[in-house]
Amino acid sequence: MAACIFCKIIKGEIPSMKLFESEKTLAFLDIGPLSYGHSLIIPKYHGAKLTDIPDDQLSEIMTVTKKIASASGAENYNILQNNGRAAHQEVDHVHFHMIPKPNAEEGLVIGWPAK
Ligand code: DGP
Repeated sequence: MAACIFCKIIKGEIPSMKLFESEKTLAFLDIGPLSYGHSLIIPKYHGAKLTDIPDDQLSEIMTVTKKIASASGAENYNILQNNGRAAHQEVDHVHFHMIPKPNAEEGLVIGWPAK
């Protein structure tokens, strides 16, 4: 979709810090991270909500999300996916957040890039 920010990132028209790319999926760092390593994992297929995306376009999303969580080195993290304004969705292209959480002992997020 022409006006979609994430479609522009997919096409390389807007710069991003890419972490993973395949035919169907892209992962990159969030521009306004809630914690060090906050990443977004998106299907390249454009759709605003999870229910707009065909199953085959989502088939590797969780596998890639798992890879990104692992590679971040974070022991604690949240996976989050917002649908609709009332659910705090700002960008209308489906995306999964991978948000590392501070280490309980150290009070700091450890781990990007992965050691
Ligand atoms: P959500 O509220 O779930 O729609 O989250 C949208 C996220 O997208 C938010 O954490 C900030 C991020 N974001 C918005 N615009 C850009 C951008 O141009 N580049 C990158 N890397 N992230 C963006």
